[in-house]
Amino acid sequence: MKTITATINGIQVEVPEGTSILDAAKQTQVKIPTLCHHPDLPAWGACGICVVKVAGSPKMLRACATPLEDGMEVITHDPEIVQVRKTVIELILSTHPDDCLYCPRNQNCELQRLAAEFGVREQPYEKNIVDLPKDSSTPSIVLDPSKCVKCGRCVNVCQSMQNVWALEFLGRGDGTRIAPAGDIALNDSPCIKCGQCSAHCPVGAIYEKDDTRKVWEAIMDPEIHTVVQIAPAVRVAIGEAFGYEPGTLLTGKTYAALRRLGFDAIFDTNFAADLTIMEEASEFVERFAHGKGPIPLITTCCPSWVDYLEKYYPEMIPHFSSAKSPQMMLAAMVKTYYAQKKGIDPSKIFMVSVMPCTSKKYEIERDENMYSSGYKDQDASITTRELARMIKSAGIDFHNLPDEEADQPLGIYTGAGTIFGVTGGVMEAAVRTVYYFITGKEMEKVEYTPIRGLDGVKEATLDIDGTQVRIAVAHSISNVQYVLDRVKQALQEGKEPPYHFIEVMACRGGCVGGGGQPYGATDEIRAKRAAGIYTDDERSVYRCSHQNPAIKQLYEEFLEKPLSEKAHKYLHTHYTA
Ligand code: HC1
Ligand code: SF4
Repeated sequence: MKTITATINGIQVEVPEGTSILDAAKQTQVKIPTLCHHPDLPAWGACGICVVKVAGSPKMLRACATPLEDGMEVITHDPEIVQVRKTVIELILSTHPDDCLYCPRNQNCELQRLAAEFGVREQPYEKNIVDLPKDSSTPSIVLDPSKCVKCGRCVNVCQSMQNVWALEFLGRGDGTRIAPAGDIALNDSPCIKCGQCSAHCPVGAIYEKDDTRKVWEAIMDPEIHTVVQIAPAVRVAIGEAFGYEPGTLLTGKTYAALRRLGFDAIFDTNFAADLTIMEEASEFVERFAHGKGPIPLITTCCPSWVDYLEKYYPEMIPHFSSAKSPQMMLAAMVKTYYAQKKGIDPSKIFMVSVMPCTSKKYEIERDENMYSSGYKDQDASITTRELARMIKSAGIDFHNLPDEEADQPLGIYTGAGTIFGVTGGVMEAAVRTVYYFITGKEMEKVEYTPIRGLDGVKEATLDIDGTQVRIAVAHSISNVQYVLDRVKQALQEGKEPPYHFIEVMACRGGCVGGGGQPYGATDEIRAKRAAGIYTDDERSVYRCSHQNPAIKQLYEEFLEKPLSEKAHKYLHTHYTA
């Protein structure tokens, strides 16, 4: 590739052809401010904050959307540029409410940060706030259009990363606003509740529905036994809310924080991920080796993905694994097995999950067998962001917490359980156990690397004693279509399907990049979080779900064996077109 040589503020830079001025400037340790731009998304120069000049020209260029050219002499800041940027910020603020103290993004807002950095002290323009109603129709996210700065990130994410098209621009000129397509309630739109719009919104215009009050009320009620579970991807991201490097593995401190918040029992979703693998791997072997059910089998632990397939590919529902997600399996086991073991009335248990995901709030409200214990299996689901707020508001000194253990028996997990949190991880965990179920032998090397990493679609063929299992892994809904269309075409033509087993996660990077994680995720941060997860796997005593002693005990004492009648009653679900 051709290399461009130019200067930025007099400092020479060399970058590949096509690099934007914005990215090239990073080589000189100068940050050009942005608002509409996000590294996940194509540049489209909407806000005008990133303006720069080229020597000899009075024209201002948008650094995000202008490629660096050979010999260019770029100036990223002079008094005129700084004044233009400040004016843009003041104009945005003239249409933005000033209720920062009450905003969910207070102290975590990109507009607030820019206003502070540019020393905005007064409003020279007439305030013109359009008071639009909030949309709280989904169980997962809230839209507050009054706070919208029309940066377009949410529309871009929803349409190009997620291929959902639930959000769009309505109106023209000053009257432009972002709304669900067709101006209907978000819950009536094709929205899959992934929360990626909230994770990419720079201000408080889209945010997770706050369920912390319900959780506090349960904790404070002496009659209620509160149980909490934490998802795989939470432990490598929660630290970001407390100043740790992304990817720092903080499982023990998170358990300790939950104990200090007042939960009566602390369990781990990773345990239930092992349980999901026992059921899903058994289901795969039944279908693949014994012909009992359609192939390919498709994973279903991501509720946004389930919602998407139900809406857009209902004819593929028979290919879905009926195994519930780990979140729902753990909840069902807490209100049955654990309640019986401890002699606790399940109606007095309040079950909370901490998830990297806004869609898990929707999953717990689904009708399809989510009351399998006879009660609502999972009472509340909060995101990593909400847990971080609870810890801060309780005054817990997260940095100085000791590393504590989870409670038993639903807190023991293997490396296979923890890698659920990254794209490819559910499949890798399944592969480890499928291999064992089919051959009776352990894999010599459990790391199955062809399906690791951030490529949108990963394909691999696993050799099981001479039998070839064809695998596909996709993340971000925009990458799913390629995989599903190949399957559909083969099935329509009566041909052998291109894959036997498919994993899909709605969010880029898998759950480490979930819509409920601390703000600011980029591929660099997703990769660091994934590395933290793989470290957790490497350090685990057991690496395969079928080796988990607490899982063996659960089957012996309660569930009998995978796919038993009891397992079906509590651990499996169905889907509705
Ligand atoms: Fe996930 Fe899952 S991996 S869906 O991404 O199968 O949310 O972390 O908890 O349930 O285990 C999310 C993560 C999570 C479930 C598991
Ligand atoms: Fe689109 Fe996901 Fe936001 Fe729904 S939650 S509007 S699908 S980005």
